[in-house]
Amino acid sequence: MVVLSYSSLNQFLLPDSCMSTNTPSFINEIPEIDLSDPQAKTLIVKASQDLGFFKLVNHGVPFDLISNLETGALNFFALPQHQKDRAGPPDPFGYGNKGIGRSGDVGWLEYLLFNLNPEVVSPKSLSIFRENPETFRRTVEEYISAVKELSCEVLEVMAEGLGIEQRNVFSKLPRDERSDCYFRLNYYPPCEGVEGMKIEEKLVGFGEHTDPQIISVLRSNTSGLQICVKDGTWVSVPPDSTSFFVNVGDLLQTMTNGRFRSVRHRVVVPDTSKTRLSMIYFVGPPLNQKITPLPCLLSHQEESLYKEFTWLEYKNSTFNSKLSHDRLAHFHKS
Ligand code: GA4
Repeated sequence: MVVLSYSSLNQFLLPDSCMSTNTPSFINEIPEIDLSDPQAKTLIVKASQDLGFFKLVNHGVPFDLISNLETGALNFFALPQHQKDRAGPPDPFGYGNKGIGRSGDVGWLEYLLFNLNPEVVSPKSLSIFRENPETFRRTVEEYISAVKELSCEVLEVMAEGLGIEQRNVFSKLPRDERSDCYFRLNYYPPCEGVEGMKIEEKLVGFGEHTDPQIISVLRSNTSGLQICVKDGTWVSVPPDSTSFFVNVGDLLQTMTNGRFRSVRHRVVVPDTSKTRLSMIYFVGPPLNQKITPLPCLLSHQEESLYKEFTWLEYKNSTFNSKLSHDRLAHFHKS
């Protein structure tokens, strides 16, 4: 358990402006999608438009694999600090402790961030495995390949649901051998027993943001995730450690010309003694991929809402921005 003085925790508290939405209620209507259900394509499209978020059940990823990864990750985060530090800093990838990105954001978490792009992956990104048994590396690789398959299936069902003839219009992007995907293990240590901390105050684990990629596929072991719904209210997502959650990201919002919603989300630290661990696969295209609304989705005389950009351009502007920044705004046609 981590016990800190109230003053050193200040920087992690949810800002005052969020106070009214500090204790959101659990949302009851997170759509649950079973990909084998004939209704899946319709439900996915509706959820991506309404919330930019849904839950995948009966996903076929073996629970043993998920649980082995969880154990391996928890073993890593339990290592002595100096050993974990050897796998850092996280820029561009590796072990991170509280600092997020390059613009001074902080969160109450530790993490491992992997860039999976074979063109940019350096031995550095795999340095964590020096501190770990070979089995952890194999588990990470096996998990990533299972979740990648699942993501491609989701993207194909989405394309079908949108009435696009070319079923692989989205899935061919992560399937490209130069695709630029990310994987992240986030560990949120419990924080209790802080003197002076008011009951309604919450620590920010990972501040509000949208994911820049196409979709993100998340699994976590406990509560803490919140999403921002259309009217601006924050709602807590009821935890489900056996399912995956899918977020629509900025690139998919662009490719659907705003039909799908890149969902703002954040993590608050569960105020129990429970540790939160999440594993997220970020589905990205190759760096030189041009991102623009799909012509087949534009109805008669509908204009693109966005200027054309490549993923590399978008990524550069994203990685140099603050976490909460509205990054797509910069690419909106005025
Ligand atoms: C959010 C989604 C992914 O975790 C991530 C994050 C990235 C990072 O941790 O370096 C960013 C963040 C994420 C968006 C804005 C920038 C970049 C931190 C940050 C402040 C790996 C990603 O692709 O974008």
